[in-house]
Amino acid sequence: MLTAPARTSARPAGANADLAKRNAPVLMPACKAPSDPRSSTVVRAQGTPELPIAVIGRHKPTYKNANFPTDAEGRTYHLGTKEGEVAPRILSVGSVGRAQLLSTLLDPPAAGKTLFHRTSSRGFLTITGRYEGEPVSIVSTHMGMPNMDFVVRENRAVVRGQMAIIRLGTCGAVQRPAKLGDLLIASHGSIGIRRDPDYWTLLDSESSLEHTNGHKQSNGSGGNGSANGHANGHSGAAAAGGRKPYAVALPVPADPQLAALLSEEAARVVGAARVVQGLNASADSFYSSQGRTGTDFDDRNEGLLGELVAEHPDLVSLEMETFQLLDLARCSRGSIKAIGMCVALAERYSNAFLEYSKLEELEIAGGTAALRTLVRVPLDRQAPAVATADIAEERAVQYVWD
Ligand code: R1P
Ligand code: URA
Repeated sequence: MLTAPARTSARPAGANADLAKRNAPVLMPACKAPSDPRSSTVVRAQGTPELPIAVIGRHKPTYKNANFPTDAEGRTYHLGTKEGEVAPRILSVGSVGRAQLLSTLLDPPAAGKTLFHRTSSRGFLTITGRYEGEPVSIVSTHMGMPNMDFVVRENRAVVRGQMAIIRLGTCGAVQRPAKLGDLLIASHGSIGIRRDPDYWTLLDSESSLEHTNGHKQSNGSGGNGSANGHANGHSGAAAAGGRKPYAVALPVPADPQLAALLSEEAARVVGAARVVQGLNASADSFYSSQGRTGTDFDDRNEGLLGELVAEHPDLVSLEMETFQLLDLARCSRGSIKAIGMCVALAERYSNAFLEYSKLEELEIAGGTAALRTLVRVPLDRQAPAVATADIAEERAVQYVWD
């Protein structure tokens, strides 16, 4: 069942725009020449001195511990942050631009202070400040489940106590009532969709075996054939040992407290009619595993969306990270509360795509609801898995928001 919370008052869009102007984001230069005299800037023929193409000799820390690499300062390998720089309440967003935009919603820093910004060598941006007085971090997570894995695990490693993580992304709306521009909340959790390469491997090996034996192919659709006419493995399944081309993981739940708070806050911001709660699906591709079709590749996904909806009637959103977030939260021994919410950018049932100029306002609306939720959700100072000795040491940490 799709559910929608009661309508409450929305913050006027104009107020958000004013706030954004007052507290403009600090934009990092795209590529700044290093001040370290040991560094050198390499400018290739097509480059200009203002936009060097590569910088060599900068940021070469020594990492210890192959199991979980950190540098001498305790900075994580991919996100490049250390204890004290990340708040227990995290808003995870896809793009760097969205992180910068939503940082304009944070409280203005105290006189003489700035928001904490760190861009890692891998391009993850962390911005830490306060929202309504409470420390929060906004982290640009980029795309896909492996990147969400970095964000959750490396932030968990540098934060003490219980954490709350909300993902604010964009997604495809799978079925009505979800429509373009709505905020789709994964209150029912998320399934995961993975393309299974073994399906094609088995098809290929069976096909070559049949050729060797001088038999005809069983279904006329060898591994390199056209995708046309194939549902989620219906015609090919028998030929690939009964395997399906797309493996679908069972639902992983979202945190119920976050689900209730987020739906309430989202309805306050955009109105209940624009908020839809349901099940999310995270895919390992924007294309094949989300049922997008084409002729360049043999994807065998024409029936995928229909099968997903038949199996999961509450499915509303399709994107690429929430499943990983919820799965890790579920396995965090109670130390992470998590949920995902997405702006519906595409209607998969009508093939419509949101006018991109409308996205910023929707990101601000979703970001406002997510930040309000993050600062309202109760967190234990001590994560269940953290030893008491760690808490005793807490005073030694210098927090960037102090
Ligand atoms: C694909 O275009 C990207 O957009 C969605 C998907 O999950 C994927 O990351 O989310 P973001 O807008 O947060 O990146
Ligand atoms: N992001 C996705 O992953 N899928 C969509 O359809 C839209 C945005």
